[in-house]
Amino acid sequence: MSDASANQTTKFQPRVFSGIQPSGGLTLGNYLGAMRRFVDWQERGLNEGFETIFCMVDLHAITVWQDPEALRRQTRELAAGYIASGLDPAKAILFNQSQVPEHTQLAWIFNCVARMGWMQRMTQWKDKAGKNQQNASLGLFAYPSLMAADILVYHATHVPVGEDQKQHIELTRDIAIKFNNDYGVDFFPVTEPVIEGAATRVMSLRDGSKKMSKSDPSDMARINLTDDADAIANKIRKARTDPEALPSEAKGLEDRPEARNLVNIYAALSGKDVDSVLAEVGGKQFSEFKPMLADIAVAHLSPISTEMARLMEAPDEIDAIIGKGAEKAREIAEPILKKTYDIVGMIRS
Ligand code: AQP
Repeated sequence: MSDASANQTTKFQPRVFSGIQPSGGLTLGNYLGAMRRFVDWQERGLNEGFETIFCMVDLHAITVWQDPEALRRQTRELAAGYIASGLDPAKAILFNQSQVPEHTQLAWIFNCVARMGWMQRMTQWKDKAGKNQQNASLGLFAYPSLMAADILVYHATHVPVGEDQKQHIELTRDIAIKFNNDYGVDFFPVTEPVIEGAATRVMSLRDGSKKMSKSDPSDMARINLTDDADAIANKIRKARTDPEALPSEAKGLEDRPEARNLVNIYAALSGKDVDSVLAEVGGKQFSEFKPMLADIAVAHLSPISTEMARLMEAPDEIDAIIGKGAEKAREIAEPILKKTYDIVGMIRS
């Protein structure tokens, strides 16, 4: 844990939580911005003696319409993606949000702590509700409150996420602080967002100003973890770029969002920093660089998609793993929720 977080973790045991919505197929953005880093945290937790908890947040997914059969398949696929990327149910807690009811129970309390104005300011709410806010679900509006409950029902101190989730983590901190102030307690930790690495914001392959997203209407905008080698190579070949050659220094990527995105992806997949990548590929045309990127992406993602496909053939195996994970998660969440009820003044007999 960093020095910056040392103060706040003196009272609260370090504990890491994060989640992904099963709202579609997993993308390279989810993998680089979240899943791969979860695996690093899992290993670190094991070495340093703290728990790591990773979740399929299916209750978040239904804030926009999901076909029930597709949701079930996507939830299993997400579990398969976690495991194929290196999460190990023997080392980390892996479970499905709706199987741990303490999340929604705490979310209700947080709905009564959080303010309407806080929710209205959320960029994700504005983006997803669009111009037709009156017609968006109440769940979409209250999404950050449930997310705060996901985190705080475990007293999680650190949340690894991509950059797009920073605002929601800040709101989680506001909710924890207001709850503690309202009730005169020091009960919920003020959680740290952990946004780090070369690919905290992987952009669309079709538009360098938009995040790569599983719900983008264009499949060509993203690399899915289930894409085969040909699909990956084709999407990279067709990725939007500019006509210039690659620069030799990071400064040369300014105002070139598409070029920067492809270089960032290459850096993240090769485990190098952007400067070393540019020292290697500076001066090359995209016609030469794109096949290099495709090769490294295929080499990296193929074993993951193969293992995901194998696991998807055994849905019972997946369900058993996440069922056990939910039991372990409840062992932590239940006493924290009970104590919250006591603080709020609810009778438990
Ligand atoms: N493009 C991205 N670059 C880096 N990190 C990303 N994440 C998502 N997209 C990128 C990170 O993945 C984690 C899980 O995100 P999520 O799927 O729960 O929600 P999201 O951020 O809304 O992702 P999508 O793909 O855009 O989903 P939809 O389309 O359903 O809204 C988070 O840590 C996120 O930062």
